[in-house]
Amino acid sequence: MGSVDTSLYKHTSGRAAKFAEAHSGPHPLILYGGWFCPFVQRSWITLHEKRIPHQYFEINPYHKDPDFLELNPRGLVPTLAVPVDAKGTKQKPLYESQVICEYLDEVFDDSATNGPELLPRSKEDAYLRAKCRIWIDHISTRIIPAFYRFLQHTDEKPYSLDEARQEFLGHIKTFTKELDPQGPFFLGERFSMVDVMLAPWLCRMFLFDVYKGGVGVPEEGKGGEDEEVWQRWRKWAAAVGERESVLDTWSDREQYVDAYKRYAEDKTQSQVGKATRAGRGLP
Ligand SMILES: N[C@@H](CCC(=O)N[C@@H](CS)C(=O)NCC(=O)O)C(=O)O
Repeated sequence: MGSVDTSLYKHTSGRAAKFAEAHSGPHPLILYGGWFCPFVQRSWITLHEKRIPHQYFEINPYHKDPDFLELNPRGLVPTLAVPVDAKGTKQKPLYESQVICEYLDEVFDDSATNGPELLPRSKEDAYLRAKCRIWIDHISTRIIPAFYRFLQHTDEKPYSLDEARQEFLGHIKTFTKELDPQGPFFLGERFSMVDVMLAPWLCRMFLFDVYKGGVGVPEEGKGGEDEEVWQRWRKWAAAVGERESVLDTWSDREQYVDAYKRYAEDKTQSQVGKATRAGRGLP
């Protein structure tokens, strides 16, 4: 059945199209993704960062194809098909972006091939790992839901656009105060899982300029008593926004403008959109 969601443009474009094309050949490790999806981009960035051989398979998750539902009964992308054995002829599924990213980070752990770990792994790093998890939780349970409440604001909502904006900015500020003081990343010079978890929504923040009169992050020198916090945010945002893995998993901007109109008008029937509308936690 056709809907505002199933009518999405079908393909990646720009740098994401090149990255997808480079990973279009058959491989026993398959990422089922949608170019528009920020949760997919988390997994994609992880595959890129760790130089993991894989096949990227573009699907539209709103179609709920039976074969796809068999892999992931939740009917969501990203879904990862993991080879059962060394022959790689049979796969078992994994889903939930954070679970997928942590799995990939753990399995592909040869530093010579895969580079450094994204989530600190050693026993000595237990505290740091736990701290990363707190801020990943803050991203997933506070920043991201507030992002959609802001983007899906319409005049019918019981809250004002500015209240939605301030809620979103408040969660960003709380996060920013926890960043390593020098940076540029959450853990300092080292890019980590915390950065991966938020990067896709950073990429999509320009949508507030297009649809909601601006995101509201003050310009350089105009942050008042919070100027130092905003300065630190701008440094994080610039470094993450320029990261190769982030750029290589990003399609042309116009595609996102088009795809997110259904959120800006609060017409999407996606699970994320419906949960936001109903005031429930995200799927
Ligand atoms: N909690 C899931 C959320 C994934 C998600 O919501 N994906 C969206 C696309 S961005 C989807 O597949 N939506 C299909 C639907 O809403 O029916 C994750 O972290 O992977």
